[in-house]
Amino acid sequence: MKKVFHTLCFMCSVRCPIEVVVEDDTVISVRGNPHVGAMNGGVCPKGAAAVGTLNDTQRVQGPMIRTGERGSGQWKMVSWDEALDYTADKCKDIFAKYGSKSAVYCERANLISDISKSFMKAIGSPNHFTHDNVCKGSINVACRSMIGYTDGQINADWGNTKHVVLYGRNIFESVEVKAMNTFIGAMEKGAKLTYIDPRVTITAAKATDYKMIRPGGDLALNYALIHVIIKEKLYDAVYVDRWVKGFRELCNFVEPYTPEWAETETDIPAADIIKLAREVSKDKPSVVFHYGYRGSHHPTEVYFRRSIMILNALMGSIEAKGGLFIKKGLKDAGYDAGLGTYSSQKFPEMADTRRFDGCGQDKFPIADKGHGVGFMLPHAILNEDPYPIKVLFAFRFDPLLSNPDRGTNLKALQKLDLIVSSDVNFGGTTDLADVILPESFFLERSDPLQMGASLKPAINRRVACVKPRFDTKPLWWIVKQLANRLGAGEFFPYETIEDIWNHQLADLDVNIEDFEKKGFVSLSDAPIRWDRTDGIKFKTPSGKIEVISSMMEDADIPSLPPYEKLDTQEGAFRMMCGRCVAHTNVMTQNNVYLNGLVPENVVWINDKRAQALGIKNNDTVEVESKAGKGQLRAFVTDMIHPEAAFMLHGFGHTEAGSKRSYNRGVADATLQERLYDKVSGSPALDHTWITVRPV
Ligand SMILES: Nc1nc2c(c(=O)[nH]1)N[C@H]1C(S)=C(S)[C@@H](COP(=O)(O)OP(=O)(O)OC[C@H]3O[C@@H](n4cnc5c(=O)[nH]c(N)nc54)[C@H](O)[C@@H]3O)O[C@H]1N2
Ligand SMILES: Nc1nc2c(c(=O)[nH]1)N[C@H]1C(S)=C(S)[C@@H](COP(=O)(O)OP(=O)(O)OC[C@H]3O[C@@H](n4cnc5c(=O)[nH]c(N)nc54)[C@H](O)[C@@H]3O)O[C@H]1N2
Ligand code: SF4
Ligand SMILES: [Mo]
Repeated sequence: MKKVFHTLCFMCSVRCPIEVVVEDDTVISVRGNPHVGAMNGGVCPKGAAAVGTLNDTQRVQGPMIRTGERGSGQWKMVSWDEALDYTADKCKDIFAKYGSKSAVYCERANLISDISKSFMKAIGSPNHFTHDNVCKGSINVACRSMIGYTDGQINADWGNTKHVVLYGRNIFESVEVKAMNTFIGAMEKGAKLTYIDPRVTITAAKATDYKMIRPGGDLALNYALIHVIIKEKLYDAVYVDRWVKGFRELCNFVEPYTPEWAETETDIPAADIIKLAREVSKDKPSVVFHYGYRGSHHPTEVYFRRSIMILNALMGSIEAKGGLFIKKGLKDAGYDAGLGTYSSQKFPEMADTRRFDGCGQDKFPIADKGHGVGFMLPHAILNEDPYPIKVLFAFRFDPLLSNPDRGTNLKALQKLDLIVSSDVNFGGTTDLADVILPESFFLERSDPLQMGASLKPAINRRVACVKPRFDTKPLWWIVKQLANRLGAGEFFPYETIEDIWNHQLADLDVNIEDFEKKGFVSLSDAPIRWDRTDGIKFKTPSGKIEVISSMMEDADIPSLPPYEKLDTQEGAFRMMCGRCVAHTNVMTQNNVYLNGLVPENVVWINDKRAQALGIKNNDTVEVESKAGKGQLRAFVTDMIHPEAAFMLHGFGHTEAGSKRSYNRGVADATLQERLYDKVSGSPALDHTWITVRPV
């Protein structure tokens, strides 16, 4: 008999609402949840390839303990009890010597983050971090410093916008299905797209206007745009007067940053910069300068992201229809409670609250404590700064390949006494683990409910569609079993997923049966917008958009430091990384279908420079930086700025268990140096210089 499930995809962390049709425990189809119009019935190629991972015998098939050297691929399959007892016994020994603060838990933020944070609090370690900071830590700091909300708490009103400016936000390849479909609808109604990237991407090809910027030139471009907008009085004066703190300082600051000055930094002609400022301003306030995800990750990134938010402020676009909006949650929809949590329980006092990464403390005073600074993990392990780190729970995050400088990451991981991994595949770090506690794939498991804050908030549910193919468990179960064995079981008062759901819904007039029909419960039929003349609840100390930021100034970090010119390196290329539509970060390269679509990465280089180096298209080349080197094929093209080289993230896997992706391509992390933004701690993944030569 056919069964239809409405659940949340997790082939990437966008978590699109999907419909899964199952017959006799076999998945017949995966498509967009038809109750969510913006999905338009579709999913991206990775969502469609989910069954490839589900049925893959190269997945981790059950709990395992390592028998050979780290990375040798030698394991023994064990029972869950044996794996959990082994982990807990090792932890107890190590904690007796170094304290439980010697444990770090890292994860890709996911639906059990409330439970994983509770776990670390319950065992007495302050060291929990999510992927967020290595993904978009500078954007987070920039947004919090200016509007008091994180980038995760805002979004673009894609459907109503008249002009969007994207800086390397390659939305048609690095997709979020709902946003992309909604924006295509707006473009069909005439919305314009200006796309800025040193590389011609699919998004560039679909844009109204594309600008091939010099890598790292975005901050200079924005200062020049701000200069023109102020000089020509193109801003929304009423909005700026009501909502912007520090406008006068901004006017003085951008005075020297003329379009002519920016031309050499950006390689965009001054006249084009002036034209762009005028064009976008015509459509204000229904415009979006998008704060981005990745792309343009340089050591001054916080200031680049702040400059984007300044442009939105000048356009009056925050809380305007077709601009940016602050996401609305349960309270805004008239509920007087939120989803129940576990992390708000009263946990035992911690012996030492210093974090391994100094996040929210000495090293990165204004980085987001809820996310941590994952970039600091190898530093903390190798230097025992501020104290020895001995245990790593890598539960749905890969610190080997998802931090720059793979060589250093490997050295750090090898120094640990215990690596416990929870994965669905043999990821880079999983392959080095001492114990693997495999999680069931998202189609095989139910997870805690997700609060879907938005213009029209909703609560969303992931529900198991099929039985686990192998001996795997959901992480909320695994974490509880570990807590039980470490004497912290009392903080996890649930047995089943229904217990968790009921706890989350305890204070709300919503029942779990309400999710049956569509997979989500809508909390508002109409978009909730605040009155932009007087009702925007910015969460900064002044209640305004802070160009001069109290958060930064209080930490002795300047709000508007002078611009630092880009450096150059004769004969080298600035290496940029990114994604393609067929793969998610480091996790899908071994998927049978997706591996078939894009089996390896290549290095893009400019045709004229290639010619001078004697490199032809498809030649094998050696790429080298101060951090490492590798060999891969060259893609020679005029579609990339001469100073830039580009490669896809996610390749260069060395886990023998992942046979299709084994040794295909080169990991960008092998080449990237440990460069970072000093304010946010987020890695400067696009800043490394590499050389390229024929072999
Ligand atoms: N298919 C697919 N979709 C995804 C993901 C995935 O793995 N695969 N991952 C999701 C995640 S985690 C994220 S963070 C987002 C990422 O979404 P994006 O940020 O849109 O994605 P990237 O592919 O990393 O693209 C970065 C782009 O920035 C450009 N770039 C590099 N340096 C510069 C510069 O100095 N200036 C400018 N203007 N551009 C520059 C690169 O050429 C590249 O095209 O995508 C999400 N969606
Ligand atoms: N060098 C370099 N580093 C980067 C980036 C880059 O472009 N270059 N991009 C950055 C960005 S934008 C991001 S978002 C991060 C992402 O960093 P990560 O979160 O580390 O990357 P992912 O590929 O999402 O997956 C990590 C691991 O989770 C496993 N996994 C997948 N699904 C599940 C599941 O359901 N349960 C469990 N337990 N495990 C699962 C995967 O198999 C994989 O081993 O990396 C950042 N780091
Ligand atoms: S973007 Fe694709 S892979 Fe990511 S959640 Fe949506 S359908 Fe799944
Ligand atoms: Mo990301």
